[in-house]
Amino acid sequence: MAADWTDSLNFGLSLAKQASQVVMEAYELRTEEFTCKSSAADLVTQSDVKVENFLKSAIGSKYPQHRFLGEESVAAGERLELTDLPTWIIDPIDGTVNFVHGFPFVAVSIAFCVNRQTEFGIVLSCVDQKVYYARRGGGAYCNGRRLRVSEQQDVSKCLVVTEIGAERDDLALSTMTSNILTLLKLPVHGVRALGTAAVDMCQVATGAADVYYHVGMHCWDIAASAIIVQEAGGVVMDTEGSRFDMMSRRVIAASSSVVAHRIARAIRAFPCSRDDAEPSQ
Ligand code: LIP
Repeated sequence: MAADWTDSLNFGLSLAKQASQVVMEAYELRTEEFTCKSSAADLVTQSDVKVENFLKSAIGSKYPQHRFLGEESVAAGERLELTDLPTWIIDPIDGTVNFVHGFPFVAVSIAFCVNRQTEFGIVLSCVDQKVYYARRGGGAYCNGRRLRVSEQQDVSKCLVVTEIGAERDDLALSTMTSNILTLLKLPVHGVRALGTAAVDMCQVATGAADVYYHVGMHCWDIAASAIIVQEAGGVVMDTEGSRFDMMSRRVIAASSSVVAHRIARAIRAFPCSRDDAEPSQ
C-alpha cells in the first residue's frame, strides 16, 4: 500500500504559511540588500537565506531522516542530488528580483519527493495569499478550491506564460527572444511573464493561462508547480516533447497534449547544464 504523506503535506502547508509571513514582513519594508549569483539578474537576499534556513531547520527537526534540496544551500556549495530518500525541494523566495523591486509576484515553493517521484507540491503566492497545492492522485487546489486546466486545444487561442530567466549570454537571450517572436507570429493570444516560474505554472493549473514553457530555470523553481499542473489535468513534458525531467532545466506545462506538442515544435532550447550535473573540477 502506498505510503500516506498527508501529515507531511499538512506540515509543509503550515511551514509555507509561516515562511510567507517572514517574506511579507521583509517585502513591505522594501529595504532588502541583494547580491548577484550567476548573473546581474540572478539575485539573492538575506531573506532568501533566512527563509530557507527556517524551512531546513523545521523539516530537519521533524523529519531527521529526510533530505533537503534548497536553492540557496546549493548556491552555497551543497551537492545537488535527488535520491530515492524522502526529499524536500525548496525555493524559499521564487521571484527574488520581484521581491527586491516590490513587484507583487513572489512565492514560497515546496515540493516533496520519494523514490524520485513527487508526492506533493505547495506554491504559496505571498502577496495575494493564494495557496496552490496538489498531492499525487489527490487533485490540485487553490485556497481549497479544486483546480482544472483550460483544456484548450487550439494554440491560436492560447495565452502563453514564459520567463526570460537569469541567463544573459547572447545565445540564451537570442533563443528566448526568438521563441517569443515565433509564438506571437503563430499567432497565440499573448505572452506573459510574472517573474516567478512557480506562480507562472500555477496559472496553467487554474486555467487562466494555457501553456507555460521555460529553458534555464531550476528544479526548485518548478518541482512543486509541475505536480499542481498535472493534478489539475494538465500535461508537463520536456521542451523536446519527451518525458518531463525536473533536473533538465527545460519544461512545457500545458492545458492539453495537442497544445504542448505544438509549442514544442515551435520553440527552441539553448544548452544549459543539468541541475544534477557533476560539479566541474
Ligand atoms: C526565478 C524564476 C523565474 C526566472 C528568474 C529566477 P528565483 O527564480 O522563478 O522563472 O525568470 O530568473 O530564476 O531565482 O527568483 O528563485
